[in-house]
Amino acid sequence: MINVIGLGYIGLPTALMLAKSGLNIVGTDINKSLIRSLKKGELNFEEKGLERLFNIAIKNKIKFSEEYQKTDVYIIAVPTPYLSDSKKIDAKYVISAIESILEVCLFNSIIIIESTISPGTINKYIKPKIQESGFSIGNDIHLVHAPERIIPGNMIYELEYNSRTIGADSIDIAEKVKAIYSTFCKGEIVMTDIKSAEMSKVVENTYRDINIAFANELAIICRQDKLNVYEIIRIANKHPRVNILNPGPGVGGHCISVDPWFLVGDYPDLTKLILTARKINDSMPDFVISRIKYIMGQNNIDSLSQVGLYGLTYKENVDDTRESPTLQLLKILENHFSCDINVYDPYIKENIINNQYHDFEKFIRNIRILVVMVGHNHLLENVNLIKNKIILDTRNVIKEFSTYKL
Ligand code: SAJ
Repeated sequence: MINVIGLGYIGLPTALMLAKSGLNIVGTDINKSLIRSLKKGELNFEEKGLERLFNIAIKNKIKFSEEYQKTDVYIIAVPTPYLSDSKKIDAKYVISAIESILEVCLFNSIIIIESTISPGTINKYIKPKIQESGFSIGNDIHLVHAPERIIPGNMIYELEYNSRTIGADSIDIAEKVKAIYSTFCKGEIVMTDIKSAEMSKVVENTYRDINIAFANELAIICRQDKLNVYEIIRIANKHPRVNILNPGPGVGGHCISVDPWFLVGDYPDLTKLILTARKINDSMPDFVISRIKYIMGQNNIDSLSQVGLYGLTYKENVDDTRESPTLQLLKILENHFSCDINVYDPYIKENIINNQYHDFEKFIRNIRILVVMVGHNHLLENVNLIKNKIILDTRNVIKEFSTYKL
């Protein structure tokens, strides 16, 4: 039996995939209400194909429990935030999961950590904890790092087809873990040592952060010189070895905007480029505010109550608001002015901020300037409802009529 610890965006789909493959799976989470809902057959987030997968896993007898299980294979997929001052990883959730596992696990257990961790975390923080508890690593307990690469919005497909990495100290253990993931993963499974697996995961997301920062910096340069950044990127990308990403209102999500900080925290003197990229991406909500103010001035609009932000999630067609550029922007507004700007997102049903609408048409009626923060398909399907508005399209998704851009 495999006990999957942490049933969030990564742990739950992974547990369901393993159960679909016919393995005996118990999913564990400290969140009692989440376990209650899952037992009742209710999912806590939306994702393409997740419900279907959930139903198959239930038929295959997946179980959910608040209790850690007595077994010999664990997969940990709990959050790994960073400490806001030092920017170093805060491994407290992983460590507390390990402590709970040690209370119940069988001799010769494999603990697979899927959560993203900064290079060296297993050696520096996790191995000492295990040894302090009197366990011998490599005999009583085997540690593995198997970071995931799935993208929200296409998780189920990517779980099956992405290639993945397994970092372990021994080939035997790496092979055993490879056999587990091979039950559902059709992509290449690369085996390496633990620290290289930790580093490669953080590097992948940092690569993306830097490339988005480059696109964002280009947008700022082009704005100053009244050039169309999208035209420049389109032309530059015709070069066979150039692939510039899209500028946007900022970088959100729990991965790309977080993982580079682990490197900055651990190598503060060696991460000039990485830190600069982070700062550029974090400055984008401020840049959007400066664009909003400019457009208000141009159109003789003097109150933010006539402005509406479309989109609260960190990217299109997902319901995840973690580190979202819109929330970052609202925080800046709250710190500086009284904030009566309007907000709407079709994916966010509960009230999470002031002046949030749940009726799109009412939202549109009440504003003069619409700021597209997220290019959900919903907006593109309702583009005829916004054609009379003054629009700032920070995602460059509206093609039907002319809009202000970043
Ligand atoms: N963004 C831009 N411009 C772009 C691309 C993205 O501004 O050209 C913004 C998005 O709007 C969003 C943020 O960046 O706010 C991140 O979005 P994303 O779609 O690039 O990535 P995530 O966070 O949804 O998922 C990433 C994925 N990593 C890569 O694409 C390299 C995924 O494969 C990882 O598994 C995931 O992080 C993770 O868990 O680490």
